[in-house]
Amino acid sequence: MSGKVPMIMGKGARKYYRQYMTTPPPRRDDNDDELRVGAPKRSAAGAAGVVHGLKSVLEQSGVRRGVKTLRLVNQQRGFDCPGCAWPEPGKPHLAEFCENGAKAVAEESTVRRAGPEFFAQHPISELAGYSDHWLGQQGRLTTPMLRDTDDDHYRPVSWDDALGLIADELRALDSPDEAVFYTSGRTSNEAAFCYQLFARSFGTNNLPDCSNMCHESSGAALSETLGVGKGSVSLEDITDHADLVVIVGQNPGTNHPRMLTSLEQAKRRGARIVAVNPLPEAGLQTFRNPQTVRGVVGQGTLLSDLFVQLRLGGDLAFFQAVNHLLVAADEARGDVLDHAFIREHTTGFDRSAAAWAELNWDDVRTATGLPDEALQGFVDEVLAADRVVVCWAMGLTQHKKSVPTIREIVNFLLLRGNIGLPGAGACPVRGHSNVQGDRTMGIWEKPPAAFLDALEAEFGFSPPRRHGLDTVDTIRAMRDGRVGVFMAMGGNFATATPDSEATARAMRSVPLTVHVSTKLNRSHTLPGRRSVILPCLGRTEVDRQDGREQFVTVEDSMSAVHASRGTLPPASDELRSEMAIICGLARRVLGPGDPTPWEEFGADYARVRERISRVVPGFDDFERRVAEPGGFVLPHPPRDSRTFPTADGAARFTTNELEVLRLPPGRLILQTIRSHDQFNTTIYGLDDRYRGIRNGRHVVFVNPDDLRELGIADGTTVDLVGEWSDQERRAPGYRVVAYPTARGCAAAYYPETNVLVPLDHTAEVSNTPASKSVIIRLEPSATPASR
Ligand SMILES: Nc1nc2c(c(=O)[nH]1)N[C@H]1C(S)=C(S)[C@@H](COP(=O)(O)OP(=O)(O)OC[C@H]3O[C@@H](n4cnc5c(=O)[nH]c(N)nc54)[C@H](O)[C@@H]3O)O[C@H]1N2
Ligand SMILES: Nc1nc2c(c(=O)[nH]1)N[C@H]1C(S)=C(S)[C@@H](COP(=O)(O)OP(=O)(O)OC[C@H]3O[C@@H](n4cnc5c(=O)[nH]c(N)nc54)[C@H](O)[C@@H]3O)O[C@H]1N2
Ligand SMILES: [Mo]
Repeated sequence: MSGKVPMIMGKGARKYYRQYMTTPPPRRDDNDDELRVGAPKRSAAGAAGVVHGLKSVLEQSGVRRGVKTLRLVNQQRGFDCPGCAWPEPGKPHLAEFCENGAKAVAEESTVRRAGPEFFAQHPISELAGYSDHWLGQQGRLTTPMLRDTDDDHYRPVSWDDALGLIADELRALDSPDEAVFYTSGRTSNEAAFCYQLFARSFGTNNLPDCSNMCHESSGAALSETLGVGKGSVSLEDITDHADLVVIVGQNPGTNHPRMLTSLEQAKRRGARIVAVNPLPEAGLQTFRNPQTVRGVVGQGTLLSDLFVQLRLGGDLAFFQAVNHLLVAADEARGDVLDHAFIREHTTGFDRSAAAWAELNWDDVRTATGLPDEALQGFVDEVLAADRVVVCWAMGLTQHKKSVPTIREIVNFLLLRGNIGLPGAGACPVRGHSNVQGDRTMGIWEKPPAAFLDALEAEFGFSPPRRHGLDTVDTIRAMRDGRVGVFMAMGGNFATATPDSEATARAMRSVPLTVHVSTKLNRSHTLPGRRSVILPCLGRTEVDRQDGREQFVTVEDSMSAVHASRGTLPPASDELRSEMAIICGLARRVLGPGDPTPWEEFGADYARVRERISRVVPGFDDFERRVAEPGGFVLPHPPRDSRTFPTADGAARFTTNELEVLRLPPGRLILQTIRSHDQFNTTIYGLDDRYRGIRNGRHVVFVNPDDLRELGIADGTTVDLVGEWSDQERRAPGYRVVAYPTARGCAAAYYPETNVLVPLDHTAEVSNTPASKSVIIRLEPSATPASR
């Protein structure tokens, strides 16, 4: 073997890892170790990072299998990392994975199995009592399982019977709109295309997806203002061209660790980096690159030149103030704004400038919590830079005012012509590895008419035109008895969604729930009256149909499409690919008369790609272009030619009303975030190393000055009580951790705290749950601290 993996796994390390080989899953769902709180870290992703990741792969999959698996992550003949959607560089490093990618791979390539014996041993009522961590640790699902009405067990069922039962139930519905087809963002382009085609051939646009909870706000704001709901930058814009990279509401050290490598490259050629965040995240401070000797033994690279610590939800006010100051500076110096760009490519500048002139500075100070010098410091960075990229993630998209906030960031970019130039643009950093591709393939409850027209022309049926249910509206429909069949292509719907208790009740009332899954999760323990689990291949596994190996394709956060080939033997002989499941089910439901050649699609994925190339713009000559090393990049008119396919054909300045969240006394705004040891609802372990937390997840981070004012000591156990117009919601047994977050703000982990997020608390326009701004109070706890 060559490359960095064996170097990191020297002789001593190998011996150390052997002891973690093929350990059995935990039997009990507890541990006797105390929760420990230490100092937060100031650097991310050093050697320790990869070592931690390797430990988790090797522990679950055995050394040999683990090394083989990791070598193929993000390589041209390998599989796309099922971790995040950060793009791969043109020439991937030999170890193009990160600690958290390694954990994601380990989760999938584990040698542990949750087969029929497991389900025979554990009744559903018992499984419901286990933590998300324990459920995920049981290993891969192996066999289709059915929970029949009133049974407390899942029991094995044949594929034939399982698909037959689902088809019967779907065909018996009064209306196709009583079925809902959810997707999580790991589904390949091919499977996503077939899934939406199936749902629409069946007659519904009820295609909610994880995007509804994720970057929906970005898509909404960007399509309205730039005409394309995707990011406008490439990897090279960041690594090679940008003068300034602004990272707002994102924690790349944990959630997109490979982004740190790109930021380091930018930094080394002189770019500046500014972080805007209520939390001083380790990955935004210093980066220790595990792929270089300097990163392994040296001090690492200091990443951020400026850290703007603003209050939760303060970004709208922040960017309005910045835009005001830029216009004012231009009035003084004349060379700040790109007047030619504004004239030729945009509309609405005068109205926006007038609105910024009226800005209420007291509101800005309250909303941001920032002194005026901090604003000026940021503006100085901007004035010193020609080319600016703004990156963001969930810290911007999960607030009531998310869409106006992102529109205001577009205003910021437009002012200086920072769109459609090398080194400049908007960069919403996506989460799931193919969440962007799924949307491109038509997984969307509000499909554009042009997409439906193209489907109609290609497949010769009339797709439904009525918009379908998104995630939040699906929960409402379940609650109100309007959903007869809920099917999920991956994901963990019941746990990822807000208002956990109400959602669990809603889910259990559905006549049939169907989960296509790789691993056990909480949604399986909240079955509908009947419930089916269909175990599928993961991305790391060989997918053979009709005797031939298949590959699938994915699209990353920067619109690059490339192939992904699994290499490991499937976890069980009974697994089917997502494609095989969808195509098999579609034929049964739609009958022999349906004109789509479902059998051919399921047997040879190239046949689907051929159709995609005729339906989805940008996919011409798909099969040939995706075979080229690195694949191809989809067109993006604003990025490619400064053409803006908006309603009026120009990029649009917007005016956005500022609404300041005024907290009643004694209250905090809570954001729900990811620890370093989880992928969404999959909990890898109980540590959050960079924030100094060991062995527990029930912690709430609060500024020490707020704790003093509230009269609550660090280390006390409290209940988090959410306040909302309909009722109070309670998350009991949290340990208070004094932490340097912005004043008035608190943070705790998702998904445990989803119980506090009211279903009706969503972002304007995008309807994304506002899970980063929940008003809470802390009450002394009657229960002991949970772990
Ligand atoms: N290892 C790992 N990788 C992942 C995931 C995972 O769970 N684990 N999840 C994947 C998915 S689906 C996604 S969407 C991404 C999520 O990636 P992130 O968005 O980085 O995830 P969060 O943990 O939600 O972190 C939100 C960040 O925004 C900050 N923030 C919160 N509110 C505000 C605000 O009002 N203003 C500003 N300026 N900052 C704010 C928080 O302090 C935090 O740093 O990661 C993807 N990658
Ligand atoms: N409070 C709060 N809530 C949030 C968020 C937050 O920040 N705060 N973040 C939101 C965001 S950004 C997102 S994206 C959603 C995530 O919502 P989801 O995407 O629904 O949740 P995941 O936890 O990613 O789904 C994990 C499950 O997917 C299945 N799985 C894994 N790989 C595969 C595969 O290859 N195929 C199939 N069929 N199944 C597979 C496994 O069974 C695993 O248990 O949660 C949202 N919810
Ligand atoms: Mo996400």
